[in-house]
Amino acid sequence: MEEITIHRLNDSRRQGPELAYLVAVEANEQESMWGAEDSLNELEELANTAGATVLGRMVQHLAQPDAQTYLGKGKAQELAELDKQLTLDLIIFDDELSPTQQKTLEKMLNARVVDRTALILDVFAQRARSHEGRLQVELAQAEYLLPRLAGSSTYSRQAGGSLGAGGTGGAIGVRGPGETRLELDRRRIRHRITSLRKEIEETHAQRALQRKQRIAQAMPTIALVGYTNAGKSTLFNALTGAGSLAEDKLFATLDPITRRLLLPNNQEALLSDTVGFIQKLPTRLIAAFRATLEEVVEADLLLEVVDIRHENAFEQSETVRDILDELGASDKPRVTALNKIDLLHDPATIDTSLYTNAVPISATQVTGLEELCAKISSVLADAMEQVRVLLPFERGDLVELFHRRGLIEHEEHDEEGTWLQGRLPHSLAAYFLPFVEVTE
Ligand SMILES: Nc1nc2c(ncn2[C@@H]2O[C@H](COP(=O)(O)OP(=O)(O)OP(=O)(O)O)[C@@H](O)[C@H]2O)c(=O)[nH]1
Ligand SMILES: [Mg+2]
Repeated sequence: MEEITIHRLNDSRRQGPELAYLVAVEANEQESMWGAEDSLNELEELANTAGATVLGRMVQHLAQPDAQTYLGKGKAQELAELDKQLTLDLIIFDDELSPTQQKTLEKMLNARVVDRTALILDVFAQRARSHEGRLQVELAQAEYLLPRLAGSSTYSRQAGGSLGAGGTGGAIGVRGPGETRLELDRRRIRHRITSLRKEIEETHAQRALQRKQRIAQAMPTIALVGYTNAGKSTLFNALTGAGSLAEDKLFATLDPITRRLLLPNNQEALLSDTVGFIQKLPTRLIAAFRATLEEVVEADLLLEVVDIRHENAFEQSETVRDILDELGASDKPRVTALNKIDLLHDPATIDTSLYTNAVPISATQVTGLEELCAKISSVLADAMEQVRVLLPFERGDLVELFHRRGLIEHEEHDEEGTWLQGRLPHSLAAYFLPFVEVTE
């Protein structure tokens, strides 16, 4: 602690990164398999991504977080002392605080009180690029803020716009998407929420249309899913040659992007890169990203990327499974890419049996990708429909479509037309329905 105090400048308007302190309660009865220290490591990464420097952390073991002060009363007092001593800019709590906890803590502390949700929203706000992404983040922020505004010093203190260190558009926790500042007037927030919902609804309708056109093209769709920073975008680029932003940062990708992917047997599919998941992601946030995550919900196959070198790889994958459950997408066909094997001492030691249809790969070294595509192809084939059709000569287009998107097992021509037997993606089956021949 001493050392930290020496490095500190006592001027609260100094330039440079905001100084933060992390706080977690390790609850006895929590369902999650994450430990408090691992969760705090991740919170620290989030804080760094948001531009803060973390000076230290505090963990308390409790049956459950205190309803008023999150920490126990004594420990909260201790935190207040520390806050004075270090003149912190913000204190970040590793759970979502209730409005009551937020207010009580703000009375006790000089530093701004920021919880995990506000921090994630802050990172999202800095990352959102597309129009739709910005709308979704702003809506999630507005809905988060509304019940917390009355009497909150963290939010009302910033309203004048003069405070706040570092970063564009204000301080961590009160920044909107891009250069904007969050609206902090309750009446105006309510209006904004209504108009944001409407605008999102409109963009949503557009996406639904695009998706319909895609179904008309009848390619099987594959969505990348996985924990943030697992390497989804790197793999996306390696597989499609596209330029999706890949960075050693949490939530580098917010906006979905879709490209064509060529599988073995010249079968084509569409691959989408999407937003990463993180533990303790509030349901409200998932709801806000529902439009973006529709790529996931609508996909024929999910390609999960796991950073197998991460010490919490399994916990991260569990978290991904929980969120997919929440989205109603957990029973889709799945292939798991166990990524970053180039960083492992001995890749042969990986226990692939822990994951569904797992293939060890390195997205940066471009190793294992052929095996991965072969696995995708075979899992897709398993999920396809077995059909036998007789296509009349004038439907050469359907013969060609079957060749391109399906898997042909038998082909024959006679005076009636072309007989094709094989497997077709479900999305395509409807086109062939009038020509289906019952197999004896
Ligand atoms: N050593 C190694 N690093 C990798 C590999 N794949 C990805 N990375 C690195 O991991 C970091 C995160 O990669 P991204 O592709 O941005 O991860 P992401 O899953 O898209 O992350 P978000 O979009 O933030 O959710 C980057 O620094 C990549 O260079 C790999 O196979 N080996
Ligand atoms: Mg990404």
